[in-house]
Amino acid sequence: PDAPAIVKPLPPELFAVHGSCAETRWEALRDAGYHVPAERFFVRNHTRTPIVDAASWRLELHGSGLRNPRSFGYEELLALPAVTRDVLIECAGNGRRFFTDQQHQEVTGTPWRLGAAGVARWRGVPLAAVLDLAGITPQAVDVMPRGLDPAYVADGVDHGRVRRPLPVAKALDDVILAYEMNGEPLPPDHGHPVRLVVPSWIGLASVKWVGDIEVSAEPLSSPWTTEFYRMYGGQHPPQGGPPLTVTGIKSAFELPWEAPLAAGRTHVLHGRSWSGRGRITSVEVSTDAGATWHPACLHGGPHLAGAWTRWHVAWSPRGTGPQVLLARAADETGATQPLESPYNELGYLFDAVVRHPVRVINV
Ligand code: MTE
Ligand code: MO
Repeated sequence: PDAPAIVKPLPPELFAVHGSCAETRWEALRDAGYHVPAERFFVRNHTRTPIVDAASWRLELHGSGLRNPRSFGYEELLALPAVTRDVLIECAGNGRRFFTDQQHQEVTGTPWRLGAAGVARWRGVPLAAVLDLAGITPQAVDVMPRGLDPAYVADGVDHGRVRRPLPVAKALDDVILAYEMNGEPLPPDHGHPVRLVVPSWIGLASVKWVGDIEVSAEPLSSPWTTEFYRMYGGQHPPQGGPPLTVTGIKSAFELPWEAPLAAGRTHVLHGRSWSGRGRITSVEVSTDAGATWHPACLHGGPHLAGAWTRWHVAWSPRGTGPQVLLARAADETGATQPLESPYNELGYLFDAVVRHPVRVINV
């Protein structure tokens, strides 16, 4: 219990630490490429990072939805045909702090700003291929991966190991059983030896350190579908909304919070936008509290669904003192970032425009 919950170093210029979790500072992405290096990738741990030995690790597939329950070793998995994909993982609570800071609403949970998101290049085996080898039946409805990290105990209640059913349609669609991150074996904090990568869905679905997968012909549940990761309060039904699936739409500047910017110069402001609903189609920036909006220049292409789009815009600040930068993105479904995010008690899926403070200073 005295061992740190996260194994990798967390230098303060790269991370803000919240208990057993660490959030990437956005300024630490300014000199990163499209992919977030593993050393800078955010960590969201319910308990602590376990050290799992790949050589003795096995992935057990079991349950009433399989004709051929079986297990796979690490080398067996590596021998299967692989896929490589750029996928963003984002915590459902990313941006939670702005419910409080911008909307003056009370929420509980890790007070992330925007640093609980990152894109990496993941390599692994399609979950569909492994389910196929285990003889998934047409009657299968839910696929529940479970982590090897210690059981999650909160307020005296033992919720067991982190696990959450995926509907079979998603499990067979684009989910990866990943063993590489940015061309290297997964680091311990990000799920070594194998984790799920579930594109466009809340980070919780991407179960790390997966040890077994139950495939069931009956619907499955866990505290992560019945209690957590649902919308409570506000406009939501008293028993809570349905279990959360896709993430929302967000934009962030690659700048420190309260960044000092020199007066009398033109600054190129860089940022990234993403949406769980599809490709980013445009990004606009406002430096006058939303009175006028200027299109940002989107970098390269194609703009991938399930990942992020980089952009920049030039700004010549007038005057000195505190100022606020706003960025709002639109995605291919036509959704754009609102000025206010619908309230929910647990602070999930914040999607409103974030007011990013900067200080224009004389140098
Ligand atoms: N898997 C296990 N086994 N245990 C966990 O605590 N946290 C989940 C998910 N997978 C978690 C897990 C949550 S809530 C998120 S947001 C992502 O992992 C974070 O992935 P990362 O730590 O690699 O950034
Ligand atoms: Mo999360």
